[in-house]
Amino acid sequence: MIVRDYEQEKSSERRVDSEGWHSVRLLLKDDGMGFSFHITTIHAGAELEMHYRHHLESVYCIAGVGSIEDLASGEVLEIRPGVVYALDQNDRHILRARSEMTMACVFNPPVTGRETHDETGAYPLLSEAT
Ligand code: 9YT
Repeated sequence: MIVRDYEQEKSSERRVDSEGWHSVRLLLKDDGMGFSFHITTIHAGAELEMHYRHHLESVYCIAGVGSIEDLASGEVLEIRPGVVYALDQNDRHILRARSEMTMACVFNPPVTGRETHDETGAYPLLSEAT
């Protein structure tokens, strides 16, 4: 069994900071679960274009309000606590935070913890690249 505490891990090397967001990767590839699990904070006012070409991601909003735009269809949906979105088609999207947002994120395949977004807003598939 694996037990980790966000309060402890938020100041460990599991925390990753980037432009407009930071994230605590509570479960990673080497935990052997087949997915990774992150608590991600989107900073108020952030506008993040992302395209995870190699990963499926689902995101549950715990706190804060914003919107997600599906760049294929142009559809914009409200994100608020209790809403989950799943990028089941590796959907290219823009997440806009009107306030600070706290999100629980699951990635399949799991990220290793070393990924940063590339110029297309994707993570490389490090398990294949290395
Ligand atoms: C909300 C969202 O897209 N989160 C992505 C995960 C986060 N950027 C991370 O842990 O890399």
